Amino acid sequence: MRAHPPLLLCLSLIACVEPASPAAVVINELCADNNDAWDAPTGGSPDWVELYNTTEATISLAGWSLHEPDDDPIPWPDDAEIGAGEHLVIAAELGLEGFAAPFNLSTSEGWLMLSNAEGEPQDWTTWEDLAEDRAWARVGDAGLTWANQAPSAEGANP
Ligand SMILES: [Ca+2]
Ligand SMILES: [Ca+2]
Repeated sequence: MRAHPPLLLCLSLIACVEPASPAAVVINELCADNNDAWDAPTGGSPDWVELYNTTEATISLAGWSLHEPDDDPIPWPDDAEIGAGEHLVIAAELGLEGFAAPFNLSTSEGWLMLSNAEGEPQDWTTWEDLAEDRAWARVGDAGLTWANQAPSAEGANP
């Protein structure tokens, strides 16, 4: 039997890892080396993750978390929420507390997971080789395809 070319093997693995359809709240975009791609309300330019609410209702994110698969989730506070159709940007930086991701995102390779209050994974993505001010993003909001593209923090994905 003919061996599969490496590219096809890779594509089939990606198809297995990525969720088949978007959840109510998805990881929409992330930036692992932020300089000019987003200004944090609290100042500075931390790494960031954009969540997108695909529904027409506000969703409570109390007890949800962004985490790396091997790390224990640190639940978000009771007042954490995302509005209907909102593009919500979460700061990612080691030492942050509250409604944030308390770790730095790696540009060389990463694996990020969004879990709900029951600890059930709602969405996840993996990436590698991201340059400064580039985004790993779904093509179109909640799109099933991901691409290394220009960032659109707090706005619709191109
Ligand atoms: Ca980083
Ligand atoms: Ca966006």
